[in-house]
Amino acid sequence: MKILNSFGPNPRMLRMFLAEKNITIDSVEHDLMGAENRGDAYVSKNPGGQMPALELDDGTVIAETVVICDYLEELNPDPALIGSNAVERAEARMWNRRIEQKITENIYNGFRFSEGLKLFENRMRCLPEAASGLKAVAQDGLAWLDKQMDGKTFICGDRVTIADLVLYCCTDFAAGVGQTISSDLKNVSAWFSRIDSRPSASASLHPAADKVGMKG
Ligand SMILES: N[C@@H](CCC(=O)N[C@@H](CS)C(=O)NCC(=O)O)C(=O)O
Repeated sequence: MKILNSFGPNPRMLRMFLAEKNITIDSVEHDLMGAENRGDAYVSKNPGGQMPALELDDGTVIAETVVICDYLEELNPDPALIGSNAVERAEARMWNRRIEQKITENIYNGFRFSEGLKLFENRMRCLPEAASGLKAVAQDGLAWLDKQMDGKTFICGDRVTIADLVLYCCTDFAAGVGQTISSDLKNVSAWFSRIDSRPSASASLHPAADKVGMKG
């Protein structure tokens, strides 16, 4: 199998997941900034046109970052980053869904429709008029999460899960494009520092991140 890889916070989340699990999988680089992921060759494999994807040896292509993680966790259960029983898996997926819906999707679209507009306007329908509202919705989501994090080390309590990796890769990227975590959010800020200090955080940054000038 091989990872269809590129710069970007979602591909980084997959790289971080692999680093946490200590798994190495061959990868093929794609030029996200040059929109290679929107070209026919990639879209014929992943009609979603976004990075990353996982191509199996029989040609099956699995896309959607957390679905790739689901698949890889089935093959490599330890350490569990989703869960080692049905309740743990449900808990991680529940928190991850909340985080994607309340926070990360809004951060990403807020960026695409403003600072990222030049990069995205020919890739998808962009709604510049919605950008500031989406950013505010994301901040509301972070403030909500701050309350939920009271007394917790990680989003699912004392274990690191996909929910932490999804939120970390997004908020680390977001901080570099003007969407910072407010210092008033003490629990989320402390959680960010905890994840940021894990070896997988630095190991997962793409070599092109410096050149691109964004964390991904
Ligand atoms: N729903 C997808 C979203 C992936 C995504 O947004 N990928 C970004 C990189 S972080 C991308 O491909 N951006 C370039 C583009 O949309 O053309 C997933 O979870 O994997």
